Amino acid sequence: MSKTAMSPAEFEQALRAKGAYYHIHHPFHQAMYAGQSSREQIQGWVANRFYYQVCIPVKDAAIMANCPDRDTRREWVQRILDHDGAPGEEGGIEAWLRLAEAVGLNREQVLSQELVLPGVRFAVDAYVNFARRACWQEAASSSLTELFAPTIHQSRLDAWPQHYPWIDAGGYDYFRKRLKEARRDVEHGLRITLAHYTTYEGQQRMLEILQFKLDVLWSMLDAMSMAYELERAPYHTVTAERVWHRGIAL
Ligand code: AHQ
Repeated sequence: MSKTAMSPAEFEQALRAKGAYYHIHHPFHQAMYAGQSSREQIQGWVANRFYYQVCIPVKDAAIMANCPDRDTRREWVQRILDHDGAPGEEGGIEAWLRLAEAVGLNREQVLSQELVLPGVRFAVDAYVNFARRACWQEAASSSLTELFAPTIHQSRLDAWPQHYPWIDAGGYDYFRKRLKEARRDVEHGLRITLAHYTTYEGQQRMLEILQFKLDVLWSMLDAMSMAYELERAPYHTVTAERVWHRGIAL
């Protein structure tokens, strides 16, 4: 016996209730907000989140590639431009690199991704690969963790300047930029989601997808906690060096 579908308002409420599991509640973020993060922990977070940021436009292009609907694509394409930069604009990835320099990281080292932890890479790649394989509506709806994103961007703008005066304030442009972009993304993402999931089973599938994306975000911070808080970086029992395969210079 199929259960009755939630009304759009009830469904949206159920989606927003998932905010309880948003990564704003992760201890790594709570320490950051409380001013308890070290320079290395903030640098590690910026260098690792860079991988998430450069994968977002790839994820959004995968959704576009699977989407036959022109009106949806002409709206969704804005997300790629927000990150890669529309002609004549720096874009979010460049703004993130300015954040990296503002926290004292070397731009080339961040671009090299050599600081990206395996656990962060696996979580982000799971998100991109999900978007490649899922139907475009399911992939689009997985971006709805951004329902909760304006709050977290605002919290950084409120807390970091007072707690981390050593960070150049020019680095905060990224968070300001995302405040309005996330709100616009959510408006479009919700429209797609509320129209696509109209049965009880579909709505439960969407809540499962949203939980998957919440897991992606939480797991990234778990990897960073191991490396930058618990002193248990990958292979720490084998070497104090960071381990990645350095191509043997032939
Ligand atoms: O900077 C973020 C960003 O560009 C995006 C794109 C969007 C998506 O398509 O999944 N999600 C997202 C998020 C960004 N920042 C995160 C943060 O905590 O700074 C939040 C994250 C999200 O909630 O998914």
